[in-house]
Amino acid sequence: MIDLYRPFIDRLSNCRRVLITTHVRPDGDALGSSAAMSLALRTKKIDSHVLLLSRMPDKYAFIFRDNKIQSCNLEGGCPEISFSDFDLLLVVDTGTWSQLPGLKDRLNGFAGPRLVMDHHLTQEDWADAKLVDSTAAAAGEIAAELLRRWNIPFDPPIATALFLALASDTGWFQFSNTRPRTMRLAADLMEAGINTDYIYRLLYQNERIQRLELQTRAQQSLELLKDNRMAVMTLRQNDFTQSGADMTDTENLINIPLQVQSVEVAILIVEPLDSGPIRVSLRSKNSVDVAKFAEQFGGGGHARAAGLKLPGTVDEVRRKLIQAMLSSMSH
Ligand SMILES: [Mn+2]
Repeated sequence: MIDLYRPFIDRLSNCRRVLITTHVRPDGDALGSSAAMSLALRTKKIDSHVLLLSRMPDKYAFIFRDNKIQSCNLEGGCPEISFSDFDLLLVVDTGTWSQLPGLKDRLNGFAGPRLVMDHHLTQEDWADAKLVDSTAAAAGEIAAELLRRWNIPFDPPIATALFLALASDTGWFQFSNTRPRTMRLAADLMEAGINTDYIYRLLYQNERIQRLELQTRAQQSLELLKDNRMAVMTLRQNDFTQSGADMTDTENLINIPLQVQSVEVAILIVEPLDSGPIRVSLRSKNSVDVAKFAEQFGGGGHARAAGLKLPGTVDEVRRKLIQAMLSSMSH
């Protein structure tokens, strides 16, 4: 088998300053993996800066703050960074342009190598080197393997960042992507001296009241179709303005309808406050491959968790998706 890790390590070893970035609306895996890579590079005396494409949810901010990891948000323009100051670009937790809005021109004009470390099925071929393992539960699992092969020990800060990545993408080790390797890695990270109780509180007992208000509204919008096998929730602009919630508060709402026994597929339709395209999240228990479903609309992801964006009104998008999903579920 080809060793994908070695060329990655070789390229990173030759750098002095790395720009790390990840998908828009970063989740715990995106941020934990970015932080872990930044800390790992630090142990090799390699500088790094994390470029975020949108605001990070407050509950994840500790991982950057506690470790003094430098980051900026492209929505704020990032005046403090210049791409030419970096000799390598590392993209974690995505390999597609649609997840990197505003970066395509800058990435294509970037002089140094562009590396992708990802676990999503949906990929595009623009990177100079790729480390993609779609069997990994999280990008953090791939980062952990890279660190092992680069002989970088799991100190508590690195282990905390990797654990955050794993715990987030597996729903605290509950989702079907959790595999024996994930649990063994989690055990290794615990042995490195992390405080899992602290991480649990930050992830699951750390919401703003506005988030609960938005959750109530999402649940009130729930429709069950196709003999209660398909669940659709819809959040409109007024749900955000009236609750005071923002886009970061939609994270994980998509999993709520899966609590219902009969539900096989869940769709969350979100009308963003910026009047951009409608954002859609998809989850499946087993019968439908939602990555394939999303790809017909230009989206992508994993077989059981995917997303897409569509222009039009909420109601148009809703009708179109329900129709398409009904035909996906009929065979
Ligand atoms: Mn991920």
